[in-house]
Amino acid sequence: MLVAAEIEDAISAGRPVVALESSVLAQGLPVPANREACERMIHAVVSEGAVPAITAIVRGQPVVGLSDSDLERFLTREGVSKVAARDLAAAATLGMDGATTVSASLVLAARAGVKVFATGGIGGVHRDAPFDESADLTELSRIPIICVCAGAKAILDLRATAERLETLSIPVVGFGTDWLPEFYSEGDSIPVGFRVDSPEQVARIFEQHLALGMSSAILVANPPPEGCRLSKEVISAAVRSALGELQATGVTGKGVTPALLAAVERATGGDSVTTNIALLESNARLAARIVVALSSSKKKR
Ligand code: PSU
Ligand code: MN
Repeated sequence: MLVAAEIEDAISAGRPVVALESSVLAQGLPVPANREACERMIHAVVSEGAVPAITAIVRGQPVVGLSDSDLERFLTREGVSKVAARDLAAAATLGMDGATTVSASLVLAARAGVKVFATGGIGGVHRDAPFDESADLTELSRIPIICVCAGAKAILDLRATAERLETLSIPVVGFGTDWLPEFYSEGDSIPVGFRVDSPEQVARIFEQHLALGMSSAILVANPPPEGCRLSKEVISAAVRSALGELQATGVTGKGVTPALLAAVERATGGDSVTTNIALLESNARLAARIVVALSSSKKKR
């Protein structure tokens, strides 16, 4: 695994680093929205005083801290495979370019010693048959890291996903909310375990979690920013039409989530992408504030 020098230095000096995934850039968002998302996430992390580290497989090399030139290639989306945790070793051995999902990104980030990770929405339990559950949940259940997200993606069965998070001992804390955010909207029906209102509280909870020997991730559920949220009616109509399209095309496996996100984009006339970019930026900013709080508490001790 290659940890970029800048990231390695920051980690060994105890300076704050935020890991970011790359599948949202190469599969989740269209060109050129993926570039805008990437630039806004990086800027948010840097402006809060942390160092951003994008994870990926670059021509077979697992990387934490994607270089600018490799990032350019990934933003074209061409020839870049979607890599989940179980795909890492094979994608590396076969020399592939792979964009890492949440599950794969957590593996690489944790191995490099990064404590905080940001994404848009995690994967979870899909609606309808055949049964489909994201490996994001599996890796969140066994990698001790803080994962900042806007809940799970709205294309999923959010109640079932919340139940699985409970079963897998993955604590969910609402940031400034009592409800699990629903990705494109703030959420008002599924309660989170706990509400917190500051990055310092998240840092303290994570420290306790580790001190007690827990090995799962902590999910920080951050509602999408006000002003870019979509209405429940718009989302449910868009998701229904996306699920219909999926059935008609017969896409399965890894292709499901990117196909559903693209169909939701069409059904909302692009509004879902605007929301997705805004919440990615907001999650990256919160992740940076949390890791800054975590680093300053370590310095005090
Ligand atoms: N968040 C977004 N857009 C995305 C994703 C997250 O705003 O496209 C990606 C993440 O990489 C996540 C993946 O891990 O979708 C889930 O894919 P699957 O359902 O196949 O596990
Ligand atoms: Mn799946």
